[in-house]
Amino acid sequence: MREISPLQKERLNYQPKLAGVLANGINNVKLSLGEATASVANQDEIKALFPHVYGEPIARFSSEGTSLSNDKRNVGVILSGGQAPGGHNVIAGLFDALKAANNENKLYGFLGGPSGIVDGKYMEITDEIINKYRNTGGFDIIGSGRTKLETEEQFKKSLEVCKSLNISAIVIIGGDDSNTNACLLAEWMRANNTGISVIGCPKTIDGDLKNDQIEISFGFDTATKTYAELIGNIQRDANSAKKYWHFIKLMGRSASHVCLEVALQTQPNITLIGEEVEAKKQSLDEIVTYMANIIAARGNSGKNFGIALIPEGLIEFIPEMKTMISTLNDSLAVLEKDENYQNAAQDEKYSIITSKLDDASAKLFNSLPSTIKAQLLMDRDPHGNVQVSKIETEKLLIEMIEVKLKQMKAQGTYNGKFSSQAHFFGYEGRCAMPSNFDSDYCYSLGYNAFALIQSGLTGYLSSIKNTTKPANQWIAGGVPLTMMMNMERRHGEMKPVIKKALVELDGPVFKALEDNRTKWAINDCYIFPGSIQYFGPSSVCDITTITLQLEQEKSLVNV
Ligand code: FBP
Repeated sequence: MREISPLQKERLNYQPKLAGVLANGINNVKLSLGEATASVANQDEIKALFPHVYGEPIARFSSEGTSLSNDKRNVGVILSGGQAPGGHNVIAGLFDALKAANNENKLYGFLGGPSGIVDGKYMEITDEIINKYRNTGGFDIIGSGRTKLETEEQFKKSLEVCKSLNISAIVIIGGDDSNTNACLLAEWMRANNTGISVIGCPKTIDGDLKNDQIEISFGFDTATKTYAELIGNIQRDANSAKKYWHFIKLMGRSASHVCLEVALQTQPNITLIGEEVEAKKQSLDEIVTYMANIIAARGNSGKNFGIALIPEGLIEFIPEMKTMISTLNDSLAVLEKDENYQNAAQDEKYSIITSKLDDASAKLFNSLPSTIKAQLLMDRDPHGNVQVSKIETEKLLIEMIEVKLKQMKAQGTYNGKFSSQAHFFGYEGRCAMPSNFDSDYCYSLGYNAFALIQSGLTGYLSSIKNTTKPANQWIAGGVPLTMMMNMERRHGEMKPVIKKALVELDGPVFKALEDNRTKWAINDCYIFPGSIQYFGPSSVCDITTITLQLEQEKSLVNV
C-alpha cells in the first residue's frame, strides 16, 4: 500500500520561492521603519487599550537599513481558527529562517490552537517532522482551535509556559479574531516587560483580512480555485442533464469575497453578494423574487436548470435578519447563564426568545422554518460570531423560491419545472493542497515572521506585498496590528477587533460581476476551470486569483 500519494510525494520536494530580499537569506535582510501609524477607527479607544504597542511604524525589509539581531532564540508557533491551505508552509518558512539564523534555535508548536500555549501542550518541530508537511494542506502538524486569549490568567499561564521553554517570541497564524488575540497578547507581554514578542500571519480562506498593507490572506487562492473546480464540474453536469437548479452555499463567514471570486472564475447564472444585499437594503422576499424571476425567465425558454451561488454570510447582511440576529446575540449572551432557558424544551426556547425581540424581529423569527430557527439559536463561537456555516440558507431559499414559483405559475408568468439540489462548499477547500501561489506566499510569510522577530518588533502582522508580480519582486515587511483595529460589539459588549475587509461595491472586482451578471443569468456562459495545477506552464500554475489581479491593477492605476 502507498504511504502518500504520488502527487504529495512530488510536492514534498517542491522548493517554495521566497519573497524578494528574503531569498538572500535571513542574515542579509535589513530593516527600515516608516512613520508612526494610527488605527483605522476608534483611535482613542484603541490607543487606551493598547498603550504599549499602539502606533508603531510600518516595517520594510530590503538589502539596506539596520541589520537584524542574531540573538539565539526559541520561538513558539500557534495555528488558530479555521484551516487554510498553506499553514504548514508558514511553519516551514519560520523553521527554515530560524535554523538558518542559528541551528541551535528551536521551534515549538503549541497543540490544538491558542489553548496549547495556555495549557502548556506543545511539541518541538524538528527537521524530520516539518519535512513530512512541506507544501501540504491542513493544519494537522500541530492542530488548530478557536480559544479566545483575553484573560489575565491565560496570559500569565502562557508566560510561564514560554519561560519554561525559554521562548522569546510567539507566532500566531490566524484570521482577524486570532490576530486580535495576537495583539492582546503582545500588549500584555510588553506591558509586563516579559521580553516576549508576538507576531501574526494573515490566514483565512474568507479573504477578509486584507487592507493596504495585506494584499491577500493565505488560503484564499487555493480554496477559491478548489471551489471553482467543483462548481465548474457541477455546471457541466447541469448543462448535460438539464434538469436541476443547483444552489451552492460557499464559505465566508462575513464577507462575500469567496463567492465573488468563484463567480468570476465560473460565471454561474445567479450570484448573491451579501454586501450588495445590505447596501440595497434587500429583504429576504426581494432576494427570493430576484432569484425566482431568473429561474422563471430561464424556465420559460425551456432551460429548467441553472447554478446559484450564495455566500455563507448572506443571512447577516439582510437588514431585517441582521437586526434580529443582533438582538438574538445580546439575548443569548444573557440566556446562556439562565438555567430555565438552558433546560427548556425547544418550542419553549423559541417563545422565551421571541419575548425578547421587537415585534418585527419576532414576526420574522416565527416565520422561519424550525430548522433555521434552531440553527440561529446555536452557540456562538468563542469570539461571539454566529456559526453561519451551520445555517442552511441554501435550503431556506429553495423552500421560499418553490412557494414563489407556485404563485407565479398560478398567475401564468411561469411555465417551467423546478427541481433543485443544495450544496455547501467550505470544508472541501480549507485543507486542499496549497497552490504554487499559496505555497510560495505562506513560506515567505513564515520566513518573514522570523525577520520581524529578529528586528525586535512585537504586535506586527507579517506582510508580503506586490504579490501579482514574480516572487523575486515581492516586498517583505510588517504592519502593526493596532493599525487594523476598531471597536465592535461582541457577546453584547464593545471589544477591540481587527476590522474585516468587506466586498467593495465600488471596486473593480464587484464591477466585473455587475457588468456581466445579466448576460450570465440567461445565457449559459459557464467556465469550467478544472483542477489546480502544480506542474506545467506558468500561465496555468502560477496565476493568482481574479480578485487579486483586479485589485492590484486598480492600485497601480491609483499610484
Ligand atoms: P477563519 O476566519 O478562522 O479563517 O475561519 C473561516 C471559516 O472557514 C469560515 O468560512 C466558516 O464560517 C468558519 O470558518 C467555520 O468554522 P468551523 O471550522 O469552526 O466550523
